[in-house]
Amino acid sequence: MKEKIEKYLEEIATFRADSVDTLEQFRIKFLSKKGLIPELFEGMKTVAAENRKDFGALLNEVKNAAQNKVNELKELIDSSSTSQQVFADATLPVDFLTIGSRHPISLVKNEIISIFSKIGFVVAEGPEIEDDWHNFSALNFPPDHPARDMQDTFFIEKNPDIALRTHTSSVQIRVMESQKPPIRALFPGRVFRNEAISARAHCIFHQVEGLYVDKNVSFADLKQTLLYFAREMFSPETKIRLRPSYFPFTEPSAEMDISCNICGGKGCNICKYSGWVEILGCGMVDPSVLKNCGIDPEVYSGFAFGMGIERTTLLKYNINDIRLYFENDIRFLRQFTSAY
Ligand code: 2U9
Repeated sequence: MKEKIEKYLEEIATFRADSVDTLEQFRIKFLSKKGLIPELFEGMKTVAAENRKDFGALLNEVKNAAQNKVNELKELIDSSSTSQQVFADATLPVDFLTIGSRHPISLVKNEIISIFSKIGFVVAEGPEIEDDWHNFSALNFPPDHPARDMQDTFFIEKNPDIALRTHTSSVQIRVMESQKPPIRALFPGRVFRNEAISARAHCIFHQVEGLYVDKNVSFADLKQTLLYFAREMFSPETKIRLRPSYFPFTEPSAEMDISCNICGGKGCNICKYSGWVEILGCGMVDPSVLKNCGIDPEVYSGFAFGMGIERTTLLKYNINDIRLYFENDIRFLRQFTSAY
């Protein structure tokens, strides 16, 4: 019994606690009702009468040692807690909260919006589930256009009139139907296409489209607006070039390339050693599209453009696989913290 008490005394003397929890475990172990010290007092009954006095003194010693240890450590923990320290000295450094970072798609979307808002464009949003008129017919898509095929578009089951929008052009139609020119708007949003997922394509992606309708809007206005955008988005040295193209909703139509932002035009695998990369499509709004929305093409003209945000982000940050945007791997997302 004496040896046991000496062992306890040794354990109590050397005990250290760095948290309230470990201290509480210590208190329970020695001092709680079913703890080791009350158990020793219980054992007093079996001690011979002549030894009781000495034994009692030893028990009191171990009990006081344990109680003093608890009091002493409690005081120490309380006095060194962060809140106490802060109250004592407000200049002490505090623990910083780890905050998240914006997703690169949001960063680039916000940057595009900020660049165009400086020249008077406002943001408009609309539904992701659309009817045939807003997604296809009003935009001059012929009835047999491949985009209208189940292979390319997600239709709502049993209703060929309703589909997930394949572009934010549907929102442009809604804005032109409900507002009179001048219209100067940007249309960011999620779009859906029935495509196999690969490093270069995804069935969900993000677009920003733009529209400017007014009297006397010309192709020169389009070109200068897009040059301004390319220089703000990439660098003041960026060059642009326009190649003729075709879209059902614009006439004439073009695709715009920028001088490769990755290699500075010297040639790399992003620009396939041509020095140029495609960034967006654009054109003058087809007069019949204006008419479909109740805008007189004899009085008004307009330009429009559209770009994929995943692609623009790829060109800005040199990201080689579109799937990275959707996996939410913290090692990828963390790299954009400073780009907040
Ligand atoms: C209306 C009139 C004109 C929007 C345009 C493009 C060209 C274009 C693509 C870029 C990459 C889609 O994300 S992408 O695959 N877009 O090339 N978009 S002109 O023109 C419009 C839109 C609405 C009423």
